Amino acid sequence: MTSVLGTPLAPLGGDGRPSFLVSDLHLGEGAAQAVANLVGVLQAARAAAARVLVLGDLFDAYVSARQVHVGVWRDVAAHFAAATSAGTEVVLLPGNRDYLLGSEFVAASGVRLVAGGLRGVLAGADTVLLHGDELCQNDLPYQRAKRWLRHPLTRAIARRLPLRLALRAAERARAKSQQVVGRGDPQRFLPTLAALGAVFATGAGRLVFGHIHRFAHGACDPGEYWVLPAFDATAVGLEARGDRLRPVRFDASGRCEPVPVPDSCPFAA
Ligand SMILES: [Mn+2]
Repeated sequence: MTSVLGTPLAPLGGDGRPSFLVSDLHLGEGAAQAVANLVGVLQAARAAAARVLVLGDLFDAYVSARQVHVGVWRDVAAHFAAATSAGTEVVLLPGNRDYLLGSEFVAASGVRLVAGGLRGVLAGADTVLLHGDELCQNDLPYQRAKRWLRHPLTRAIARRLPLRLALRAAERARAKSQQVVGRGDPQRFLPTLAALGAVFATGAGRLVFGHIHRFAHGACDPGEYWVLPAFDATAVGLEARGDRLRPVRFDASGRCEPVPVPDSCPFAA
């Protein structure tokens, strides 16, 4: 296993199989439409014999292992379980909001939970798939906090928190991070060119990530990148089939329609 920017890369596997990629669904109580659209993705995948790759932040907040037994977290696990038991492969990368997902969610859903990113051939190109927070290297307070938040001891304590306490802690953390993002230097929250360079230095020719909630596609010598938008706001993802990678919009009835290829996005120095 290789790693890039501190994120381990597991083999993507499944060469040549069609895939649907979505990211940043931010599912929570009150996200009924996004949950319905996710069910549409699972239906579309089943019809196309495709696998589903979720590039992180499936949930708005997942802290305690108890969450999988209640509410939207239980419902989403059940939707995944219906899909995976019918033969659809679902692969889940952790995001910054749901990196505490663990074995209880895997057991309830049948998904493959990957501790980091993925690398392999996707639509004919050697591709790295990341959530994308590791690319935002200028956000030093976040990168420092990430190191202790993801420490095994911190994780173990958080995952044992009573449900109500866990959700309140997640809510406070998010309110604070929104304040910081609202005030901060916008350059601080952009992926850096150096981070993209580190990904392409692995020899991969394509990078796909989410996290920044900005739908984009462009070239970054010597590779190309795709940024997935927030699924809860757009229902848009990518379809990989044969050698073709194209953006599509899903609906709750299992249909997906191509959408125009988006413009490039800025990167920080
Ligand atoms: Mn994120």
